[in-house]
Amino acid sequence: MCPGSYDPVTVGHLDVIERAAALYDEVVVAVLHNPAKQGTFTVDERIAFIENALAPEVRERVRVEPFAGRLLVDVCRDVEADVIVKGLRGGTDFAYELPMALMNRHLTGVETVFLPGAPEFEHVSSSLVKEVAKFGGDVTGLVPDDVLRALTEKLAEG
Ligand code: COD
Repeated sequence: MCPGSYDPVTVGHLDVIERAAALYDEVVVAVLHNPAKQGTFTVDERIAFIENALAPEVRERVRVEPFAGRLLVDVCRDVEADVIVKGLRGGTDFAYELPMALMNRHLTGVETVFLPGAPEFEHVSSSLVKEVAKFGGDVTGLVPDDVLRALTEKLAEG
């Protein structure tokens, strides 16, 4: 299970999903819709961006699904996922992720496996990509090409 907001997916996310697919036979990418937060992209758009970005040999073992208003552990139970895989960019991610990992294990026993983020993507997050793009910075190479185009269109709309 690779959960996240993916608003939008970045090369950092894709690296973690591809590495999870190299470790496990089947990967579920769960895309969180947070009704309290106005996302930049709809959940359907985010799912399509992820599906389009995966190489065919990875794609055939990865399911991308929405989830909302539920605990991640319940989604894991439904799809029979034994392991949650998270990427770590550094100490700040670890401080945020550790309590969630412990809580999830407390709730159902599901384990979390942390993969060290690739150093070349350490600075890449959905929020920073959006901020840089908003003020005219070049985020080429940090997101898939269709995300880049969609970001430019969204920003043109205001
Ligand atoms: N390199 C490596 N990893 C990265 C990078 C990068 N450049 N960028 C992002 N990641 C990793 C993040 O560390 C994270 O593990 C994952 O990718 C997803 O990131 P985001 O930002 O898209 O998603 P988040 O952090 O907003 O997602 C949070 C969850 C949806 C996982 C969390 O809120 C959740 O589980 N919610 C469900 C409700 C629930 O069960 N709550 C109780 C939890 S104890």
